[in-house]
Amino acid sequence: MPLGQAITLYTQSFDGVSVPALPVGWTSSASGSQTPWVTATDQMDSLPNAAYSAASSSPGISDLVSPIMMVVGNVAQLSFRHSFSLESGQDGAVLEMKIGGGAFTDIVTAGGSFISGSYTHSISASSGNPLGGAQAWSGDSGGFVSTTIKLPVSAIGQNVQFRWRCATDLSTGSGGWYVDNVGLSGRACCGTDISSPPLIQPASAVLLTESCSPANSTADPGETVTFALGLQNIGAGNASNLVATLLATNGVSSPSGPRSYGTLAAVSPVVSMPFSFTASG
Ligand SMILES: [Ca+2]
Ligand SMILES: [Ca+2]
Repeated sequence: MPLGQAITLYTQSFDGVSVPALPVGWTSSASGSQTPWVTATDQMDSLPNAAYSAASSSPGISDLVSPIMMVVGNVAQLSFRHSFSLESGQDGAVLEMKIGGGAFTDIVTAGGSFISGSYTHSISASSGNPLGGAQAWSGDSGGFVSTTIKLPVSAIGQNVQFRWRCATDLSTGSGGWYVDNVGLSGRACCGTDISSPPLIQPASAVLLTESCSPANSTADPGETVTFALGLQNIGAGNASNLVATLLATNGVSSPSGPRSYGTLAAVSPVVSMPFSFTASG
């Protein structure tokens, strides 16, 4: 049985940013007494950084949300390295997945299956943990371990996102959860042709010039401004002949014409081009 061609669709080592910033496209939010994810240097799988959520001594959840990724191939899997030190059976960490326009649901509920590094505990439902009753990683991993998950067939050909959630109960904080070296890969069985898609996303907007004096670093109504708009290719395939057009919507009128960004290689640095427009309303 031919296994087919393996293809890397996305990787993230968290090493290209200055702590505590998250990489472009990654976001975090927290509720209750938990604090958002950061990058940190005190534990990591690859130098210098890993993503990190602390574990508070009061109830809360901290979420780390990946960029949108497209799943191609006949079989796809997500892998990551992680190190957790969480109050055993009381505080817990889970992975969720969003497929297409659906809601985030636990990776197992979504149809994924653990190839290695599965959940370790049931979280107590009686100590205030918002994920009480769920299967989760908890206790002490003893350093970095690998988790690999076969993604559900329903994810194939879809845009997906992943969410790492670190949830705490009403007592006893601990070391928290470190996540590093996230990888999404696909495999085409039996000669199916797959291609690696680029994935372009906006990365930055820097105000270059303003027509109204004195400059106030803001696009005021009626003012003509020039922004450097940065794009980044976070996909696994190169984007060539990339042309971006600023649309006359959302407060933009009389935009300058299309700009060529040329070729953005896979997992490229940010490339910026200037666009001018008049701010309306
Ligand atoms: Ca790293
Ligand atoms: Ca606790």
